[in-house]
Amino acid sequence: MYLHVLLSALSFFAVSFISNHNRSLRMTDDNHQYKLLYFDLPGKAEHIRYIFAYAGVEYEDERIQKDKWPEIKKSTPYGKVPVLEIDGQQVAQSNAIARYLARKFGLVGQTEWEALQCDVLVDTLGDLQAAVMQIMKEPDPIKREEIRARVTKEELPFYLSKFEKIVQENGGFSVGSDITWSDLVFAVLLDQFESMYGKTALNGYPSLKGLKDKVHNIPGIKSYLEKRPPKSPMPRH
Ligand SMILES: N[C@@H](CCC(=O)N[C@@H](CS)C(=O)NCC(=O)O)C(=O)O
Repeated sequence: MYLHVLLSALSFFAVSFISNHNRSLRMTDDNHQYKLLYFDLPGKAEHIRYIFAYAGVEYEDERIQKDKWPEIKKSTPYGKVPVLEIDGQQVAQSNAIARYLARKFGLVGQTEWEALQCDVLVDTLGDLQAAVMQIMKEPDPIKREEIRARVTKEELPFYLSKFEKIVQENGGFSVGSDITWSDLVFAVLLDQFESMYGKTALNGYPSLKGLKDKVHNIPGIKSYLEKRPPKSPMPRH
C-alpha cells in the first residue's frame, strides 16, 4: 500500500517535471527568423506582439507607413495585414498566426479542452471587438452616438459580466489555472476599452482588471509596453 502511494507520488512529480521542462524548452528553443508586417497600430496585430514579448522571442516588428502600403499590399498573400514571415515565408490571418505561435510557445493550455476554451474566448472577444468597432467606423456623429449608447448599455455589460465570472471562477485566468494566449488577447482588448472609455471602464469587473494588470506585469510584456511607440493606443472619439 505504502509502496503504491510512493510510486504514484513519484510518477506525479516525474510527469510534472517533464511537462514543466518541455514548457520551458518550448519557450526558448526557437531559431526561426520572424518578421511581422502591420500598421503602426495595435489593431489586429497587438496580441501577436504580446505573444512574442511573453515568449522573449526576437522578431522584426515592421510598422508599415501609409504611403508604403499600396506597394506592400501587392506582395501579401491576400492583400491584408497582419502577415508573419517565418524564415521568409509569408502567412496571413491574425488569429491563425497567433494560435500557431501560442502553440509553439506553450500558451494553449494544458489539454485539448483548454486549447478549445482559448479559441472560444478569443473568437467571442472578436465578436465584442466587432461591436465596439462599429462606433469607430460610423462617420455620422449622431448615428455614432446612438451606436455608442447601444454598445455601452447592451453588448459591453453582456460580454464583460460573463468574462468576469469565468476569470473569477478560474482564480484569475481566462482558461485553466495558468497563462494562455487568451489572457494576452484579453489584456490587449481590455486596454483598448480603457483607452476608449476611460480608466474607470473596468471598475465593475475586478477580475478582468486584475487579469489585465497581471499580463501587463509579465516581464517581457512590461518591457515591450515601455518601448511601444506612443501612437499605439486606440484613438478616442
Ligand atoms: N481576417 C484578417 C483581416 C485582416 C484585415 O482586415 N486587415 C486590415 C487591417 S486591420 C487591412 O489589411 N487593411 C488594409 C487593406 O485592406 O488594404 C485577419 O484577422 O488577419
